[in-house]
Amino acid sequence: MTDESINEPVTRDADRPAAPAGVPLEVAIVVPTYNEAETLPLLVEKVVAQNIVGLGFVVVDDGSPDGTGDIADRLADEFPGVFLVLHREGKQGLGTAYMAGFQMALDAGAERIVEMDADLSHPPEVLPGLIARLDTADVAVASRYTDGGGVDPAWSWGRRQVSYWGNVGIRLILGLKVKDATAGFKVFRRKTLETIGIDRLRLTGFGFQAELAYRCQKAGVNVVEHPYVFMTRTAGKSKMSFAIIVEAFLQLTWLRIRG
Ligand SMILES: Nc1nc2c(ncn2[C@@H]2O[C@H](COP(=O)(O)OP(=O)(O)O)[C@@H](O)[C@H]2O)c(=O)[nH]1
Ligand SMILES: [Mg+2]
Repeated sequence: MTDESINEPVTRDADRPAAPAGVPLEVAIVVPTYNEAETLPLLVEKVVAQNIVGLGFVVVDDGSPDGTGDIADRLADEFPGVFLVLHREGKQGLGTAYMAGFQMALDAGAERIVEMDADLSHPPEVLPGLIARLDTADVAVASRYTDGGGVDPAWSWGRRQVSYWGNVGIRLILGLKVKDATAGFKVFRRKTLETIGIDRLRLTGFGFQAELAYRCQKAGVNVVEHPYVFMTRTAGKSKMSFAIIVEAFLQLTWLRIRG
């Protein structure tokens, strides 16, 4: 498989409605945002530069006090194809933002739905190769822990250990085969999301990514991992905290017990 394969049109069902702008939407980039005024325009610019055929965006903003929602609206006005913005009132968590964004992407007719953070931790240059992996898979996970993957070389030894062992712990709790269980950079076939059932997902915070991995494994869909190097954000602030991590571990343990 080559990166060029992404430039080939992807077949679509003849009866599916065209995307609102009349451009057939194939690849929807779903981006949750909370205070990403600096990073969102850069992300959109870099993603557009990848020349992905049938590209569109779905931004889910939770009333960011820094005005990210207005910036998203302006980007939507400038973008020639499908650029949807969902404005929600107040911070409601990453998980519910993705659930709402996935549904909008499906409703707009997208065939390949990408999860991506706004902060450029997920390098847009990886997108063409990652999306092309769906030619032979149901889910492609951009992975730090597969051959060729990694984390920012600037990370200290201690930070690498926390991240690595946190991932190992979550894999053990859920019995996951996927090596990067907390990955937030993935692409799904629309059929995969329909099979899993977006409204069945329960975890609304950091545990959401692992729950998605768990649901994919339980549904028996074909998951592949594609290497990338996770980069530290250079602007804005992370919303991650120790409390969020502890909450996720407790919720995931409960998820495994309940099934
Ligand atoms: N809409 C929405 N986006 C969120 C929320 N929490 C985090 N995000 C976004 O989710 C992405 C990942 O969050 P980030 O703080 O970078 O987490 P980290 O990469 O784990 O440090 C970023 O694009 C955030 O702006 C939330 O409650 N609502
Ligand atoms: Mg981040």
